[in-house]
Amino acid sequence: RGVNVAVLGATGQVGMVMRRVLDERDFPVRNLRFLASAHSAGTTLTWRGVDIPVEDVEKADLSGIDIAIFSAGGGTSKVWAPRFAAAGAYVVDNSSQWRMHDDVPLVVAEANPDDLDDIPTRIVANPNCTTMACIPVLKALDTQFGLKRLIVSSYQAVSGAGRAGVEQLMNEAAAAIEQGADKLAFDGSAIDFPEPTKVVRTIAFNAVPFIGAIVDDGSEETDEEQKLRNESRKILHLPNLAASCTCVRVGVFTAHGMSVNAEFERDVTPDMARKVLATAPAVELDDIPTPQLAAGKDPSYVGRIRQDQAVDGKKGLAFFIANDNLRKGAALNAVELAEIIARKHFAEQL
Ligand code: 11C
Repeated sequence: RGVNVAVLGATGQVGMVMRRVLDERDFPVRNLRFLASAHSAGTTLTWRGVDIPVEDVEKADLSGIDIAIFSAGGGTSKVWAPRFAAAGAYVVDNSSQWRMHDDVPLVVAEANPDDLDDIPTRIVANPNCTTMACIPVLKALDTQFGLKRLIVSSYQAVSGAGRAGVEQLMNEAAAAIEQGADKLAFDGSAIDFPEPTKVVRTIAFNAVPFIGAIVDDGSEETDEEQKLRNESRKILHLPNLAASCTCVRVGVFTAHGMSVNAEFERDVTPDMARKVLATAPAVELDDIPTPQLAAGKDPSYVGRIRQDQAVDGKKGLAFFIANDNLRKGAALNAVELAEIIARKHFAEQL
């Protein structure tokens, strides 16, 4: 019994976490297949003690797959999600390709699982990791106090930029340590860093306020900054939510930090918020939530909860969230969506 699952992009960084998450959870897998592009195919990956070949997606027979989880890029998703869907699979896609399509549900497991009742295109989207970090916290607060407005600044880890981001931080940090990193205390050009290869400026011992690409709509925002606004509106069913975001890459390997100022319809104090968040799913309170605390763990850690002094009365809160961008921010939520799809659409097989 169980469902037939395929992972496209199984060999990548998120694919690796996906395999780990699928193993850790009691996911009802009947048969698991791994697929990748031609240049990553041909190897085998071990899962629960069994060697599974990585199939070339171009040559693979797509029939018989119940749920396919994609952790490939947007271009791959654009081509392959409709093909998997046409072959009868539900596709859970982790790229930005389908998120804002009207007929594609964009879902965080704890926030809007009922959006998976009807999946007209058989394609479902997993949000960006910045949105994901915030949603479990925002959903719980919105339900109680009515979310109106968000100001968010992100502190995003290099693994969000893929393995190339991790390698850039590693190489730059090694060069700095070798040359005497403390010279940077007085002179930002004292170290001869290698040319940036992925993040657009040196990321070791630095913060870079540029992620993604500038959107050609006159706003001068990056697409990463727009995702948080657009995706939060769709997931929370708040089409008029006011939201402004500044996305910053920092010299952290994994887990994103998010500084949030949120304004509500109804009065809320930090104590009231803590009470709500103490029992919110996928949320854990912590006095000082850091990316290092969150890396390798599932919850959105939230803390430093204060009354927002820039908002009149008791209608604003300031707080900080840390969440693993590769787990809940990508692989874990995708697997949770697959579990919900299995329960809703393959109940007779479970
Ligand atoms: C980053 N959040 O940290 C991005 C990575 O839309 O799925 C994921 C981009 C996306 O660079």
